[in-house]
Amino acid sequence: MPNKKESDTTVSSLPSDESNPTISSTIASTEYSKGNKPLSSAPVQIPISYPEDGMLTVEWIQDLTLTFDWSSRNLPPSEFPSVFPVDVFDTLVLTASKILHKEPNCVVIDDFDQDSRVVVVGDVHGQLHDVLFLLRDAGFPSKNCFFVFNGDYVDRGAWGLETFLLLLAWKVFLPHRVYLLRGNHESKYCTSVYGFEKEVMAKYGDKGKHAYRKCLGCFEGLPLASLIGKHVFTAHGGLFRSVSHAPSKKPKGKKKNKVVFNPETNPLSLGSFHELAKARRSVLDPPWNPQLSSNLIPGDLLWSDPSMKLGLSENTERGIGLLWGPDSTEEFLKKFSLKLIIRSHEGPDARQKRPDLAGMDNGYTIDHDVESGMCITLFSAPDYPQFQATEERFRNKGAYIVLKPPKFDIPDFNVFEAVTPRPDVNPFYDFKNAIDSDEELELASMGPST
Ligand SMILES: [Mn+2]
Repeated sequence: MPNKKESDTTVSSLPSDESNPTISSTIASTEYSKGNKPLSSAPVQIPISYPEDGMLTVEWIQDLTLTFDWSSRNLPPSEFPSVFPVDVFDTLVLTASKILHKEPNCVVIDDFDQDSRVVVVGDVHGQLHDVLFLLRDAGFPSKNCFFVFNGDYVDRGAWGLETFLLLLAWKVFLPHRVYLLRGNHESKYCTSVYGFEKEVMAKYGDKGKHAYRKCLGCFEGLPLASLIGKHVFTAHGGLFRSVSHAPSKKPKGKKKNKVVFNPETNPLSLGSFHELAKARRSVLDPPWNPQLSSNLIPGDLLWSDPSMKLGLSENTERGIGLLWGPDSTEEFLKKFSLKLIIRSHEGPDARQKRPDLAGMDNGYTIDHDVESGMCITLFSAPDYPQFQATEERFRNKGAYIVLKPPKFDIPDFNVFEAVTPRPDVNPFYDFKNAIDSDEELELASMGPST
């Protein structure tokens, strides 16, 4: 390996076979030492350095995996720069951002052959150890194994930074096999409330602001949706509205050029892939006021929820995005010759408040089962949230979906339990007082829409 310091901790020999059980046994046997106890040595040399030739390898990613698993169990957050120095962080995030920015709003994934499979993953929310299990269990990304992540990498869990960096490394290594979509938590608003901003500050100290800004910049580049094969649509929240109505005239006294939609003359209708392609996604926080914005598609894709109520309506519970009924699922599937909508976004806490929809105990639900196909919610953070305000934890399982040839349109559900015990760490947000779910946003605190 290039760039390793000779004098550092011993390196255990690392297999290049990505399914080699050595990795899982090393991870499983790593002891977590608390407080000031002497630390067991790192499984690989730290600090991690970026390869001199700039080319990431599967071995480098395996080193990163082992190192993050070890450091999450053995080092306080403030020691993070001794594991992953800020210059390595800068290089990885910049390299990934360049790739992500160039991707279209809706990535099309169809470079399949008869041996291909596609793994679709829902919210992971900084639960690093569960993500490591999922990657091992599903089989790591490779020539034949595609991954589509539906967003919400960070917040609530204590290892959002490690999780996001590891997934960025996979993206850089296999840009046409690993696809990272944006979730609503990949925003300034959510990360300032649910822990990721404080996590980055705690881990990078005086370089924290810099690192957090770079993460936000990278979030802006994440694509918003995917089309897998010919028949599967995925997005974090779900369906989106048409914005192609002619705008009504601006009211007197309002700022020039501000497009104003009148919801009475422009009832909600489903958007098209053409409109999705044209949406401006490089905004940190989606516009909050449907009356004051012409760029509502990113907010819909990231925040909407399926409902049993027919039709499309504004998602007043969340204050952003849409609710869509089974009839809208059918309309969308039929219109675009699709079979499946795979969306994420609702964990067990959100579902507890929606009695007309199934609970998230098994990591997925079939919300709409209609003539043309299905709408599925997929949630990949088991025993969520990591820090639970109430005594009664949900103890939900997580799930991922595998799509296989010939048509890649039949979901194979894989349900898994949380990796326990989790390292004993402090949360980066006030979980006792934070609202249970991000459905009740305090929009007043947001100020004018930006
Ligand atoms: Mn979400």
